[in-house]
Amino acid sequence: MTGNTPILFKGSPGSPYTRKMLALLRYRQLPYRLLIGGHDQDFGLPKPKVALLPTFYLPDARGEIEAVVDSTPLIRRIEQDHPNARGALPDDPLIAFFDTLLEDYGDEWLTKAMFHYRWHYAADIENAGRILPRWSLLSAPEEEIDKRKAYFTRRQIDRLYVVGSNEITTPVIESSYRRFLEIMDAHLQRFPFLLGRRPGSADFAVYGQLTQLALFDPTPRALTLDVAPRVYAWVDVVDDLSGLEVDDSGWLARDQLADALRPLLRELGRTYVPVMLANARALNAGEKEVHCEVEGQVWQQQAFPYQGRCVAELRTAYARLDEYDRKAADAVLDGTGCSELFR
Ligand SMILES: N[C@@H](CCC(=O)N[C@@H](CS)C(=O)NCC(=O)O)C(=O)O
Repeated sequence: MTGNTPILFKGSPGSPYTRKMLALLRYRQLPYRLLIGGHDQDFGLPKPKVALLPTFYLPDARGEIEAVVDSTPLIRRIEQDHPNARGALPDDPLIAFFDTLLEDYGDEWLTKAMFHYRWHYAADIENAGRILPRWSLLSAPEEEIDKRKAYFTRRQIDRLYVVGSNEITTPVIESSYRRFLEIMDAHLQRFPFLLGRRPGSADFAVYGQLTQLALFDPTPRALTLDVAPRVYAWVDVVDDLSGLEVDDSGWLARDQLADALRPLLRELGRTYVPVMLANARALNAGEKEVHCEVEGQVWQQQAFPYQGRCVAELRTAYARLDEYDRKAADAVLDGTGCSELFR
């Protein structure tokens, strides 16, 4: 899609990936139309192969509207379709590599904290159950809302296992969210965005999960306000960056990468990396369960094919770097625990 035709998509305020894309489109100053709705509202539009929010409705090669999901490739597709609007992907392949890695951490690891906190504690379950159905059914009678609340709450609690949230993994997920907050707070004292003075796709990924963790679900919201008020404020700001002035000098310089990103990369190396690798190994071995150790504690979850593909994509991104950039990436990753992903 080019020109001024608004980009059409369906999503919900409680879906982190919807918020990721909404903030990205606002920052890129691209016209859009957001349909607020869930899986049972198709607005007469085509259905995607996998029902996920957000769903985008974009013209295919023949100009027919197709339903497309998955925010990470969608960001790349929209970037290609709209090369003239300011982008969220760094031109320098080395900086772009770190943007991709941190985007995956936001999408695939922070989402565990998001889903865990929402459906683990009574106060969060009650809050989500009361509000989530109302977004797409604003004027529905209370009895209808109550039915939806009961159905949706049961369904989501039953799916906690998908992200690996259970009694065994609770301390790992919660301590990693707290450390993330401390690291992000310290980072924001130096730079307004993960990769410097302009936002990349990684910022939108992290922001998407934080719209829920920091602003909506009472338990992680209280923690965020207590540990990292700066992160709380950041989420409100990233919501609409349409007025931010940016230029090419906004990205971190290559020689700033190690100093700026190592604290966060070390956190990835403690949690996200071992879990992503154990998941990939389980899938390769045809095993249904993932077992590994994270921070000296047991991690146990069902193998997740999508996250196996994420590891493959990251390895492709690493392999695409030329030799010089790969050495530069290795030097930044060295000692953080992230190098294991690319061996
Ligand atoms: N990798 C996808 C993930 C999208 C996703 O998991 N969306 C959630 C809502 S935030 C969803 O639709 N889950 C299935 C469901 O609710 O039935 C992306 O980046 O867009």
